[in-house]
Amino acid sequence: MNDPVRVTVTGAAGQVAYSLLFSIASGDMLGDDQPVILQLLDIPETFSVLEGVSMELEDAAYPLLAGVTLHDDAERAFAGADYALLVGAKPRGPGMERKDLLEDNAAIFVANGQALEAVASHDVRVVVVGNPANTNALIVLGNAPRLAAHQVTAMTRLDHNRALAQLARHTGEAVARIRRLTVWGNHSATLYPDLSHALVGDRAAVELASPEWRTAQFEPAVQQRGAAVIKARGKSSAGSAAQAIVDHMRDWVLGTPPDEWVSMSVLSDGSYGIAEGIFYSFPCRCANGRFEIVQGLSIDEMSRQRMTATEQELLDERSVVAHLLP
Ligand code: NAX
Repeated sequence: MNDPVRVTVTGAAGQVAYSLLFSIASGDMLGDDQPVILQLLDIPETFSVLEGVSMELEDAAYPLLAGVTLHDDAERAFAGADYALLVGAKPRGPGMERKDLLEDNAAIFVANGQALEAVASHDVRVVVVGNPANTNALIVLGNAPRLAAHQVTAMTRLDHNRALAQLARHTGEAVARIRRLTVWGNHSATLYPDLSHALVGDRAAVELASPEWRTAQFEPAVQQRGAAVIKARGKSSAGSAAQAIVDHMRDWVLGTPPDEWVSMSVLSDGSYGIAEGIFYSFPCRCANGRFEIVQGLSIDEMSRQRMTATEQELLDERSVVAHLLP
């Protein structure tokens, strides 16, 4: 058994966290030989909820759960954190523009970045989930100069998993037989789920999925899936989002399967001609706790147009929060 690691989760009284925390404590995220201490952060108004969640974690008697601490102060919550899962954010209110959400939530991620800078473990790994996740990740990194770019990511794994599920359903194949699918760009309705290099078993996905299906059904279904879940359930995705966080972190820390890649939003280094200095979802392989962007994939004209549109949205978002960046 390893020594316990510290996992900070923000927004810990919220609905995504309510699924996420139990998965982490059971070992799904970091493996069944890795004890965890959960350091939970939320705002003071939710403290009683946080206490209830903590009671339930205790009652589940997880062998790997080495402790739970509750916080409404970021510097205490991030103290010594080895992993930081930034879920806490304000939801989009009625009549609120995306730009308003961006500005409102930006302040939260400035504070998260500063606290990570001040007190987290030197090799902390961060995933930003709270929306707008990609641009919030940029704010975190900009406010934590001690952190290297390879320590901060944003989550597009839910979009990746949704794309896998849509293709599995369309082809009648098991999800486990699908590989090398990519979600490019922003976690938003402009994201581009790309089947150009995907394999279903040994066959190219493009042989099984017509261009018409891809553009008229597959792409909008993945892009609008979050809205469809809200319409059906009356609440945004929570269980599937928690699973995606676990998948994202597990693959990052423990490695992606051989001959496979996953979609992660990471700081662009100019790969595939995407502007540097934005968090963009790329195909990534992970090994030894590090990710790298898969290189050398061919990009056709249709893909390029979509990749550029989602890139432009991220550049626009960056300009809205430019005053919060170094
Ligand atoms: P909830 O509203 O249920 O929970 C959010 C929690 O964050 C609340 O408990 C709130 O009190 C807390 N919070 C607010 N300000 C905080 C602060 N300064 N410090 C710490 N906690 C704070 O939302 P939930 O459904 O759990 O979603 C959380 C976030 O994830 C939202 O921003 C949502 O948009 C985003 N999502 C992102 C996804 C992705 O794929 N990147 C998918 C899931 C999710 O929709």
